[in-house]
Amino acid sequence: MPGGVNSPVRAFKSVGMDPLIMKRGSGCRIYDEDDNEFIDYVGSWGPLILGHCNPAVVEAIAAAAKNGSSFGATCAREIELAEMICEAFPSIDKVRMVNSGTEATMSAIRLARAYTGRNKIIKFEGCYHGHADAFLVKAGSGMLTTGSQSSPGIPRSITEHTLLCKYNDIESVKKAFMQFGPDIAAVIIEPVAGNMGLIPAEIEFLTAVREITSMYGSILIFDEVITGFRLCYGGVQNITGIIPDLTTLGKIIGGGLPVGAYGGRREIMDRVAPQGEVYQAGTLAGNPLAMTAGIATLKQLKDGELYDRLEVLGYLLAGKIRTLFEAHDLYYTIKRLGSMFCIFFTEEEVYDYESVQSCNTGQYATFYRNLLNCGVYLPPSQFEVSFISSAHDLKDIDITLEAMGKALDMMK
Ligand code: KE4
Repeated sequence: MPGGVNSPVRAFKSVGMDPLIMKRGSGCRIYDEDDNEFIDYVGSWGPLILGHCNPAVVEAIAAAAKNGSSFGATCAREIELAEMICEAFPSIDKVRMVNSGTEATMSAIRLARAYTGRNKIIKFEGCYHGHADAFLVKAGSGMLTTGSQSSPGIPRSITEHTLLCKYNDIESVKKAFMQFGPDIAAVIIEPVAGNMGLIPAEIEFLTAVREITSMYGSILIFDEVITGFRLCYGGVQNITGIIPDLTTLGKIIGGGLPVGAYGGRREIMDRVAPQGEVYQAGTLAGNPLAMTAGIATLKQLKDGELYDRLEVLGYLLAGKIRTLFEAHDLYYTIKRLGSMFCIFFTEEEVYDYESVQSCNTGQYATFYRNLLNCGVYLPPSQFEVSFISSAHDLKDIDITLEAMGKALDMMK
């Protein structure tokens, strides 16, 4: 396999290591093939909000597997999960299930272009929306670890329709609309960016983006693949009240199995085949096992209690990390939102792609390797987000802090 992995960011390139080969997970812990145990803050990059092998999820998948793994026809589980998503997201009248976040965002853009009859899209530097051609322009996530933010193999005729703006900078958006407004089909944004580390969009900025897209009749797409059901039983849109026209989802709604989804207002979604003429399809879309895992996950999140627990754990962990780093004379920027956090190895304020370049990625890599040797597994890149799950508890937080202290001492 190229690089020994099936996804670049797993290659541990930016932390100067060979990729770990994982064998199993249990609760908040993950074990590699040498039976090394780690407290896991990667959580499969977001899906495992309940931790590894959540009993109800495992039981549901096992039972569903006995009825078959795939039908290639609609099954009741697809309808059930679609209804749960529409109920959780007031902005979603209709939803289409796909197999990955990339499929979700790729399809949402196609739909927006068809609905508006326009070609251009706006994305933001440092945001990552999966690996579809149109998005690999100054993208975040794994693209920030490979040293190049754009990929070869993508014709100019595609990327010429992708306009790049600066996150949290409405002037850059206004400039793009001044120049191309009538041809801008969509603006796609992570309302909380999780692919250049954790960078929340400022409310004023998001509000202004909503206003300008409405004014020009462009489709606003919130890419909530990470944030969907992560911060609340819904999305960032439920918290901010800033409502997109389309939303893309993934990760948590599949409970660890392959999944993606896109949805929005009825008059837009009705354009999707076979109801409309915008073609999108998938052999395993709405797969019964993935739907089952997603339903079993969302059912445990719905009463909201786990979000309160995650908020307390996140608050405590981030505060203790800040105190620990300051005790080592490191006044680094630590950002935390609910159960998502990121330690930026910089003392500068970070609010967009450019400012996160001030991070000392070499120092992050040293800290990372030390911490791994002390039994704690953070994302193998400065430009990702760490996730706390409901399987973490206060004891795990203490063990994590002790390990971080040792990792920092080893850097003296
Ligand atoms: P997938 O195609 O990887 O399921 O989803 C793409 C995607 C879309 N939108 C957002 C906001 C995303 O964060 C992602 C994927 N996230 C990365 C990690 N930040 C996945 C990890 C990987 O690429 O291996």
